Amino acid sequence: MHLLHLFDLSLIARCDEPALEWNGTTFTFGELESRSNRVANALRARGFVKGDRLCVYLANRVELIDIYLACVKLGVIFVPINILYRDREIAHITGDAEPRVLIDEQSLPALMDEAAHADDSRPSESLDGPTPAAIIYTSGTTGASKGAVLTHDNFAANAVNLLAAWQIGERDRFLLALPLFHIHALGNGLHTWLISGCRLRLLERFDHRSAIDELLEFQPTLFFGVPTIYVRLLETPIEAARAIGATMRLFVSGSAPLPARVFEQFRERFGHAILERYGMTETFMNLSNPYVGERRPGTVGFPLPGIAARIVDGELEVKGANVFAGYWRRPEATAASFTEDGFFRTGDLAERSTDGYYTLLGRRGDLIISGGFNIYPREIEELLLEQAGVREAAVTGVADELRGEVPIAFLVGDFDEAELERICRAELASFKVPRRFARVDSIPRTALGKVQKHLLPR
Ligand code: MLC
Ligand code: AMP
Repeated sequence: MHLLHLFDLSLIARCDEPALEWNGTTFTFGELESRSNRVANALRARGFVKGDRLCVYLANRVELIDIYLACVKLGVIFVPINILYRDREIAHITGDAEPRVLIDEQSLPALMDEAAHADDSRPSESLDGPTPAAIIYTSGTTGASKGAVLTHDNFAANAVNLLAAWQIGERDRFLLALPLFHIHALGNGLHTWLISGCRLRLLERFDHRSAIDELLEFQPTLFFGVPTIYVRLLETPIEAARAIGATMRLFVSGSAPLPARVFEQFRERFGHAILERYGMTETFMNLSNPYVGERRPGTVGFPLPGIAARIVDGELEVKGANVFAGYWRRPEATAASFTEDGFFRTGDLAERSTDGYYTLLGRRGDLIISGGFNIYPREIEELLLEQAGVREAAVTGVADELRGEVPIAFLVGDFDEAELERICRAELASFKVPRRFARVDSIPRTALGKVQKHLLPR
């Protein structure tokens, strides 16, 4: 399925309808169509051809949507980078993806200037379902960050599934405050909006100080969040929560576990049962609580239509048109992540109730999820081990009320904690900086030398 065929339900068929509110300006679908055509033609003039990669390092903004649509139109592979990443993390991605260009705040104006002078007719390119649309970097269960190659078919299957499962339609008013560099906002948010033709208000980011005013003012019917966002929203004054709840149709949570307590307190305050669903970058959405029927706290519901799920030795495995094509230039890692009969090994441990609800029990690897952002401990450990005086390092996650988990570091050696923190702040995204640098005499290991993180003091 070519994504443009789906997007044309809005870009062409609803061209005069309001599509996007960004920073006080409203754009119609037709305006987004011609803006992205201009960007596509400007990219083509720069020599971009199908299969080239384009990295973006930008916060949410209308130009990011223009660039994504331009890439889709040209068959150029969109590679978004987390805006919180620092040079070391960015260099890993650009070194691996080898983009023709990286668009950041500095290089964006030149591209938009070229686009302003470019033709606004749609460039024609022959694309099909298996054409890659994006590469999104993810830590996966093992090793360094790898690029998940996501095709038109993957994006389309996921979005069409969610439109049906969550009954998203043209009358929705959708408030999106999640970052477009992850599949939560890009795959679920942007695609369901563009296909349904609903009205989107896009925020640069979720800011808990202004979020309540945005919700009251825009009166959305649809909202996607990570658990940290729902914890923040519990502070909403009761009258405001009632008013927001009265116009809302559906609150969705995902990317990290939503504590049952937050689900209950949110229902009391807003009068809504948050719909929790489960996905990952490599697979898009796999499981979801029902739109109609019981949304059971602490669970992630049932397989979405067209998705086969099974539990093998405690690990959840999935198969479906939503599952990715493989890791960019890593055939071995790709082969290792699939079973012989084509199921993807998620690395998530799960159980299924007798009436079919799935509950996630944790991860096979030692991934930490903080505020919905993934942290791979080994990356932090490697940086710490490069520092003078650090002989051993183990990073682990501890529970945190607001962010779910936060990283802490255990270290053996002779070092200055303040200096280590300064280096981590300079080299890593802020959410990866350990909250504590604890000095220990030794790191517990098995006879084979593997670190036993569960034996570390907390
Ligand atoms: C957070 N920060 C951001 C930011 N989000 N900075 C720029 N852009 C963003 N989008 C920074 C802040 O500047 C601050 O940095 C720190 O993070 C904490 O900010 P806060 O104001 O205290 O935010 P908080 O209330 O904690 O909320 C954070 C959050 C953010 C929930 C808004 O964590 C977030 O957007 N998470 C969503 C991640 C996501 O979309 N994941 C999906 C992955 S896909 P400092 O320097 O002051 O500490 C996936 C698959 C699936 O997992 O199933 O969906
Ligand atoms: P990412 O690699 O960023 O795509 O993150 C995917 C991981 O997020 C999954 O493998 C899960 O561990 C986790 N995740 C996503 N949704 C949920 C959820 N509803 N509950 C618990 N964990 C989740």
